Amino acid sequence: MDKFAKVILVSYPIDFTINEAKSLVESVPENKIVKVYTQKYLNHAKYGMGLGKAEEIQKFVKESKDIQKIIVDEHLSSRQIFNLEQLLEIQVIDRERLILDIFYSRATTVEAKLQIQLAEIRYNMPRVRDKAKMMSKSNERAGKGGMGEYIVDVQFRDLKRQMSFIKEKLKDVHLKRQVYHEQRLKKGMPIISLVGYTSSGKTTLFNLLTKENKETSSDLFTTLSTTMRSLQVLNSADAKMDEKILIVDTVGFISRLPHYMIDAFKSTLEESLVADLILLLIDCSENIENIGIKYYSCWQTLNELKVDKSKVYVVLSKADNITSNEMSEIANYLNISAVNKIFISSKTGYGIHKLRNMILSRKYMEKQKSGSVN
Ligand SMILES: Nc1nc2c(ncn2[C@@H]2O[C@H](COP(=O)(O)OP(=O)(O)O)[C@@H](O)[C@H]2O)c(=O)[nH]1
Ligand SMILES: [Mg+2]
Repeated sequence: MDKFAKVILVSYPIDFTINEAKSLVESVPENKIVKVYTQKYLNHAKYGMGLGKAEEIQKFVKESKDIQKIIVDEHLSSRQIFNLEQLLEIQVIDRERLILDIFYSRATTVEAKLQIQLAEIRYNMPRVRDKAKMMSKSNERAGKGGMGEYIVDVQFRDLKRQMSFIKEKLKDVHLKRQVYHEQRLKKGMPIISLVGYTSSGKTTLFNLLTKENKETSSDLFTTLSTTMRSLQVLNSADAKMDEKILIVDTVGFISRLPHYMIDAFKSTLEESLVADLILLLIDCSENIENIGIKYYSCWQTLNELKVDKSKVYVVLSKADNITSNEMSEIANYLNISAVNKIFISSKTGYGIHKLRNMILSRKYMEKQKSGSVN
């Protein structure tokens, strides 16, 4: 019945890291964080977190009764997950599992789903070894050449077989992809996608831009996912009913993304890049070096995915956190021309009107007005 999952988050005691972890957890729409714990180190052998913290959480879980899972913002071994699950009696999810879940929730193309399955296998591989070690420890006689090792061999071979099977399928899908993209574009409705790092403010802006338009009875919109909605076109008196823009809240760029997940990330993102307009969100309340690093890393990926630069518009978000001097400093540092960027705040509404007007003044709107949709 309840469509929300109450979760506990364990992260590091650094504001920036906590905020990022929270946004990451909430990228899976049904997750609701009820409590955040922090630990300076998450590499203790038994539970990842220290024993004291684990027991504190155990007490909280017992008292609240309806907590469904705990998410730890770090890589955990099978053993650590197993130990924590034994102690807390709820599901334990580590950072990599969470990222895979986010990818699954955003992936729409066959290719993206296959890439995620591939990443999932890579996620499982070291854990198969872990499990075997746990088995041989629990059965001393197993030792070398024992049952544990035999099972590892079998499971490894199985994972490898699955891997080559998926790789074969991927070759096939790659060829068909172009056709799919073209079909998508023929729907004719302008599409805007929001891209940017986790915690850059994508979902907040998405909700702000679409809030008046949630209740729409058209079949298309009721079947849309929580990450795709129509944008209200209420700019002028002549706005017609059929003037709709689709807006997509895409999978976010993720810092500390494990290498083996890069392909899964790219193909999950890729489909949303066929949009007519890409709003690249950059959180300008971070320090300027980080802003620079993230800005260039986003561009690098967009270039690798062969995105047409003229479709990208830079949205510097959370401007309520900085002064106007800092705004010019950032704009200079990133060397973006005035026509291709805007400072906004979803919190105060600063720049939102201008952003809306920019969206409505784009060429794709003309195409729609002239009725060339078919
Ligand atoms: N101060 C401020 N905070 C914001 C603004 N927009 C979003 N946030 C906060 O930034 C955090 C991450 O936002 P979210 O929309 O979840 O980011 P996403 O991961 O890119 O979807 C949340 O705590 C938001 O409340 C803004 O304009 N100003
Ligand atoms: Mg989000």
